Amino acid sequence: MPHIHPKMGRLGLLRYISSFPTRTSCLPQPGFTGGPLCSQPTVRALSCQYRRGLSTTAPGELMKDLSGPEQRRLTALYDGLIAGQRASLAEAITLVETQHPRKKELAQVLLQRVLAYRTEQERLNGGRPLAFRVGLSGPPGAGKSSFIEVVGKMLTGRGHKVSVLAVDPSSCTTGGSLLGDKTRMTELTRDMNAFIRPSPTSGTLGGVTRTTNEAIVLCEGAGYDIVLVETVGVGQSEFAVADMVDMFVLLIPPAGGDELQGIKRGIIERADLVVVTKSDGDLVVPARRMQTEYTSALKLLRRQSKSWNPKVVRASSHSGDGIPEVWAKMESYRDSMLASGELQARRRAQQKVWMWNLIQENVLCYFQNHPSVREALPRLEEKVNTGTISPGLAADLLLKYFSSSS
Ligand SMILES: Nc1nc2c(ncn2[C@@H]2O[C@H](COP(=O)(O)OP(=O)(O)O)[C@@H](O)[C@H]2O)c(=O)[nH]1
Ligand SMILES: [Mg+2]
Repeated sequence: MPHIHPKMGRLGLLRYISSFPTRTSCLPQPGFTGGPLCSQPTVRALSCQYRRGLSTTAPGELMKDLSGPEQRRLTALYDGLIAGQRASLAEAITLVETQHPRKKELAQVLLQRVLAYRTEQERLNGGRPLAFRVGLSGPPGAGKSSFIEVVGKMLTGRGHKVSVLAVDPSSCTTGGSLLGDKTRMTELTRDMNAFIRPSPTSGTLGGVTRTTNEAIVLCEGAGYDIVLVETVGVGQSEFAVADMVDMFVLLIPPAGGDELQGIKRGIIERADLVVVTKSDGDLVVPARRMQTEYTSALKLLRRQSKSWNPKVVRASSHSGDGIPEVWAKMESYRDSMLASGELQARRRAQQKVWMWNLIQENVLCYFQNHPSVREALPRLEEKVNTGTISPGLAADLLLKYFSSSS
């Protein structure tokens, strides 16, 4: 175990933070992070540099490297969080969402302490995860938020602590919100056993999903035993969410045509459960039809798990019909997956995907910020644009400049 010198500066702290072996969860498909990665070049470039030179250390050691006020702030935040105080949880999530370089480092110190605490709690729990993480996706207007409100209320009524996190791809670019955030969760918002957190309104999707992963850990540390992650079926965000949860649920409204155009085949394959929403009044008949159609469609898809067959159910958040049954299905999924060990295996696999996505993001960022690459990039991009050279040749040249001077 390397020794940390108390006088070690900011760079040293970053090195140690970057040296932690554990990360929370994961991100989606390879290539997902290939979007506009370096929207905050300074911060990103910094973390790119400092993520090199890895070694290992114990989380507690890190506190020594903080200034007195920083130590006091983090200790207060950690204690409040572990005690389940919502204000501390909210502040901790704000900290992991920050772009401020020093605060980012503090966030990582806090996160490591919470991770260590959670790992210990899991050990005491016989190795079983402390919380059940459920992702909910579906087209805008499918009824996700209404569903979460009703299910959330039911669960807090049964003694659970429920947190709701959102991943909203529209918020990254426009600051707007496809999910409508809290608007449909008025009762749950007021519930003392629920914690609702809208999506951060800035950053890349990669950044947002990363902070969501970290927010999940913080929620679990604060004693929330059910974590619901809402996202909308736009772009890659639903794949990102599918890769950070124990169970992925797709919600579809009982309507055909345009509304369902956006549902990708790939995401149906990822669904552990499909819920046909709004199964009430005149919509019961089309909802039944959808249920039949999706049941047949799912049979044609490759099975993801040996202990669970994806199912299609109907529910109405307005009448409450089918809601307890949907939750019973979710619990039965969790029980089967835990009993077979698949849930634990899925989490382990997610950790790895998450690590590789971070590597991919940081390596690409490092590459893009490399002086030789930055110098040659506009010229080569222009040549590719005008067809003067092939994309393959341009890529080869850039990689050559990068490797010869790094
Ligand atoms: N009839 C009916 N309408 C619903 C139900 N759930 C949601 N809605 C309506 O569908 C619209 C979109 O709901 P919302 O929960 O915001 O969808 P989201 O965009 O998927 O989060 C709203 O006008 C809701 O009132 C339901 O169970 N039955
Ligand atoms: Mg919504």
